[in-house]
Amino acid sequence: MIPNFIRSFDGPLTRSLHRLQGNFGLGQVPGTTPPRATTTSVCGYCSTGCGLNVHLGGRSPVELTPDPSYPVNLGMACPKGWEALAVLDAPDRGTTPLLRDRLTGERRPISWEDALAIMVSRLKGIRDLHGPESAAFLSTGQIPTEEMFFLGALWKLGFGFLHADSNTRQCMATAHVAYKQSFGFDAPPFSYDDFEESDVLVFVGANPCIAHPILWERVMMNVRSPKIVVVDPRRTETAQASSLHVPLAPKSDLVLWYTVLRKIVERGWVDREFVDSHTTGFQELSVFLEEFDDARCLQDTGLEAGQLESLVESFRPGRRVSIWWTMGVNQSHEAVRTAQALIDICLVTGNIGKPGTGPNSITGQANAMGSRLYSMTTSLPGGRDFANPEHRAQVSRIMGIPEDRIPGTAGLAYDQILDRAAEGGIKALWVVATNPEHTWIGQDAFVRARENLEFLVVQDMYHSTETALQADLYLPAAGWGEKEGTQINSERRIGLTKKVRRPPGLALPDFDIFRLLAAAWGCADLFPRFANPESAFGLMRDLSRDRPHDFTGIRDYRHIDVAGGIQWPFPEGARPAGPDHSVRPGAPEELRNLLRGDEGHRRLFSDGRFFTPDGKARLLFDPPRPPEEPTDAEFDLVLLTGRGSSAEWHTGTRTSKSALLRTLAPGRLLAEIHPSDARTRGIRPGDAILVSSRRGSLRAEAMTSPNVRPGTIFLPMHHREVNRLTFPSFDPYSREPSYKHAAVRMEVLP
Ligand SMILES: Nc1nc2c(c(=O)[nH]1)N[C@H]1C(S)=C(S)[C@@H](COP(=O)(O)OP(=O)(O)OC[C@H]3O[C@@H](n4cnc5c(=O)[nH]c(N)nc54)[C@H](O)[C@@H]3O)O[C@H]1N2
Ligand SMILES: Nc1nc2c(c(=O)[nH]1)N[C@H]1C(S)=C(S)[C@@H](COP(=O)(O)OP(=O)(O)OC[C@H]3O[C@@H](n4cnc5c(=O)[nH]c(N)nc54)[C@H](O)[C@@H]3O)O[C@H]1N2
Ligand code: SF4
Ligand SMILES: [Mo]
Repeated sequence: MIPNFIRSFDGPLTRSLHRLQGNFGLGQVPGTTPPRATTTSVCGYCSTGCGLNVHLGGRSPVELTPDPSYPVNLGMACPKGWEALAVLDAPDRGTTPLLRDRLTGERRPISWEDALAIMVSRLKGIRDLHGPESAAFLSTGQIPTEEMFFLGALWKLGFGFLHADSNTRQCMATAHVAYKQSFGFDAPPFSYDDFEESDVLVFVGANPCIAHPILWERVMMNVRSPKIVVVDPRRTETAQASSLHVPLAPKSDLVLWYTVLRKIVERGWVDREFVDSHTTGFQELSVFLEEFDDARCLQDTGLEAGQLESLVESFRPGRRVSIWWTMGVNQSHEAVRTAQALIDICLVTGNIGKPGTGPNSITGQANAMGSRLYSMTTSLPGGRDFANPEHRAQVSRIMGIPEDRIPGTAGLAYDQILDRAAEGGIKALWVVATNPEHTWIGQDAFVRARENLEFLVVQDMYHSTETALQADLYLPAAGWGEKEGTQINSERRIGLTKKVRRPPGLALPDFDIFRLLAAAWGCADLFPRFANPESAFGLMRDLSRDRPHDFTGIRDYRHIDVAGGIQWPFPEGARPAGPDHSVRPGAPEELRNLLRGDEGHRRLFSDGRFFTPDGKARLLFDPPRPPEEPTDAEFDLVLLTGRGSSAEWHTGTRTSKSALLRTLAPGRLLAEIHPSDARTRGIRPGDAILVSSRRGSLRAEAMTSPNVRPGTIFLPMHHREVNRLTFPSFDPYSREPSYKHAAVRMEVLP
């Protein structure tokens, strides 16, 4: 018997599944590519967003090569990109929904009909009994924007639940809030060309050699003999390749940058004209900076006077300076203000809106930018505010959703959702394309939450992830290459990913899972424009009209494909003048005309106008605070965590499935420690050591290296045990976890 909701969706479910899974391969986005043996796509790992050529043999892809005509990577790719197809055939791919038997605890395969019916009846039951605040979803920056948008809309407007957040909280929340407060909109201003156009590049808490290897290649293409500065407690691969490494003490950034700023002001290196016309708060900032003298800075940062001086020299007027930051800044207890100190420096020295400049946050996951704009977790689609009645009315009108269905608040943040679940207030959690059992800070909060949940649903490509293994209901998802949609990379470039193969078994694209759920819930008529990803893209485009990210000039998927991705803003009718180099070879004439004159790359704020009501940027600052878990006699080392190798992606659910990538990764947990710290504890290289914090301990292999600061220890985040040790503290504005500071101790194991 096929339930009615399936009939109302699209006839018998089997036929629907067949249709959903069956159309793939050559030019599957109608008209995007002619039926030939190669099609284009964009990589689904990191936010660089490299263009890839997928070579098809018969009906399935046989090989990938980097796309030489894509303006991002210019024919280059890192090992993860090259191996993107290899990880799709793993034996632990989910091929059918799985339900946990309450008595035996075993997971058993069930049909999609049953899975959808169970999910809907459990969630409806919980909502009817406990209200709209009794369930939440946790999602991701790793699925296409259309899917994130559908998930948010379905959850908040269709199902009527309030709380939702995503793993971009762990990653980009700081940059999002910092830009929004300073510029009036979450708007990273740069274009990758700025890597090549800078005279000075300052990387702060960023290790692009490992985390964004192709962006580093773009730096290497800079012909201006740039000065490259790396501000990182560790002498990373990137620091080793720099002209100046500033090895500051962990979490001393704010004192350092305020001191640098004071010296810039004192030396008269301020761009007065820009500051007066385009910023507010300079007077207050100047007074605030007076207390940041050199002595305090050298004391707190552990730097030498010469190092501070060389750093300050970088900002001498007459050169194009760009500042690039990543997780060493975003993941801190005072992260937003640290990011804004970097923004302040660029504003004060006029290093913004011009080639080779900018306070530039590099994103992490392939589509963290899509999540920031359309996931409906912290804001309404298009960066609108839940609390703003005008914004709610706009969304209601454009989406055709009754206004009373749109909540007036964003709901709880990630850590608050987990705390509420641990207290029993949140009964159900739906985890989509993220693995918090491994990656949540301190882990304990997720574990406690999970223990108290009545219903945990996990929707993932693999049934074996740490979080999927805990699920009451597991939904098998198609992955990158098995579905279509758009992603937005770090330079605001919208790129197209395509379906080049069938998902395994009964796995479905997340988009189609949401469609089935909408039908099963009985709210599908609220979402007529979510018939397929491209139609949802059209709705996103309509929601962008007259917003800072306006991309109403994009016609359809084919337009994006032919252009080699399109950076926002790209409003209807507007065509910045410039050479015609953004059109791929072989593009049809009508699309050539659409793109002609577009530079193909653009940066924001060249007119000095920001998105605040008065058009001026805000100079924002706060006094520095010590980290919340200082070292002491018992826990005497600072634990830093981050990316270990360019072949490992987070929890390894994908990358560990490639034999090639496995050979490029260490394969065991290495703890990087300074030789002096090893000596005083009788540890030799290769020894097994125990690293403990107040929350737990782990075994690792000691790797001594002068590249870590004495008194610190570095552990790669790719091993689950690492987040047992981290200390859950959060930035007060962004609520992003401070993954890069915890007090630990270590000892040699017998
Ligand atoms: N191979 C690979 N690439 C990836 C990823 C991956 O898992 N694997 N993940 C992607 C994602 S989602 C992200 S967010 C990015 C992250 O990219 P990055 O932020 O570049 O990587 P991390 O290693 O997390 O952290 C960067 C540096 O911050 C430094 N740091 C720690 N504490 C401080 C501090 O107090 N001050 C300063 N100034 N620096 C500090 C660390 O020593 C580290 O070298 O990488 C993306 N790319
Ligand atoms: N200690 C420490 N912890 C950290 C960090 C750190 O620096 N230090 N960094 C933090 C940061 S920046 C980040 S971004 C997070 C990342 O943390 P997570 O998001 O938890 O890590 P991933 O391994 O990327 O998990 C993504 C999951 O999505 C699944 N997936 C991939 N594609 C799809 C798809 O299309 N559909 C579905 N349904 N599933 C899919 C994958 O199989 C995988 O299980 O980790 C954070 N945790
Ligand atoms: S640099 Fe990032 S986007 Fe490019 S191939 Fe590697 S993982 Fe993919
Ligand atoms: Mo991230």
